[in-house]
Amino acid sequence: MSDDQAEAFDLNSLSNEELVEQVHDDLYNGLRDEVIEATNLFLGRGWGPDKVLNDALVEGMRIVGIDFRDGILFVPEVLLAANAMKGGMEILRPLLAETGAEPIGKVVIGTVKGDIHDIGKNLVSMMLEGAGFEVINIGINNPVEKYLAALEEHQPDILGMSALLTTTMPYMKVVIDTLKQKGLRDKYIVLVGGAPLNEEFAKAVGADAYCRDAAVAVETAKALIAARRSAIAAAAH
Ligand code: B1M
Repeated sequence: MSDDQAEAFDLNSLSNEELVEQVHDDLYNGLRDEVIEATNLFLGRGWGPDKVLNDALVEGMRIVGIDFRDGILFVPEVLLAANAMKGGMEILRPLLAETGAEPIGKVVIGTVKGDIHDIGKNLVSMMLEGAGFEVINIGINNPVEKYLAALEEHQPDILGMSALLTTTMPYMKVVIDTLKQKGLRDKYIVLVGGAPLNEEFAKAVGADAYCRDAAVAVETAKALIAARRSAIAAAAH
């Protein structure tokens, strides 16, 4: 396709199925403006924000991840893809967070020290907000001191940690062990997530639960908060 043809290309002329394929391609090629445009088009066609997120954006990023793993894409290209993904996520964020209800709990969440992956953590934050949680997202590359400071400042119900690298996931144990040493571990529900983790790992580091994805994170957060509150209520009687 020539540059002129590319400029004249009208995303709105595509069917939903074709547009999904196109978003996957545009994410792959790091085309942020096109991903934003397509996200808006889907919403205009009546798609819910969660469907746009899962079918178009998350699936597109999964494809990027496969080619990154296989050495077909490299860091600069994946950074562009991540930037394009974030463009779409920024549009969906307020829609996913639109509940208007009182917060059902407070969460401090961050990616651990040495790790700069933030797309999954941001997605979890968005979905938690959408489910009615107040979320304090402390970003990436967090040493234990930053987690402690955020817990002290915000007094959340839940601490969430994310790690995407096998080299950084052991740092979760450093944070949890520090909480134990300071007598703070039982004050918080600790949830962990990230592609290389599993339930066994979560148990081994002393977390309360492993969350495979954002939807599981929301369900787990709700269930563990409810369990904790009813245990506290039962103890008070
Ligand atoms: Co990175 N990277 N990366 N990378 N990167 C991975 C993770 C990798 C699996 C790619 C691969 O080889 N296939 C691989 C890790 C291998 C390993 O350790 N086993 C890898 C590597 C090796 C690296 C570098 C070392 C590459 C290099 O420099 N040579 C480097 C490390 C940098 C560092 O952190 N120190 C690096 C860099 C980068 C970029 C900067 C280029 C970019 C990050 C950009 C950004 O985040 N702003 C990047 C990306 C984008 C990826 C892949 C392609 C995609 C990650 C992603 O965003 N997924 C990734 C491959 C992959 O995972 N398939 C890869 C989409 C996201 C929606 O899913 O993050 O899994 P995910 O989040 C899910 C769940 O895991 C869960 O819910 C989320 C939503 O459903 N979840 C939680 C996540 N966190 C949670 C926290 C919770 C609960 C649930 O708390 C309660």
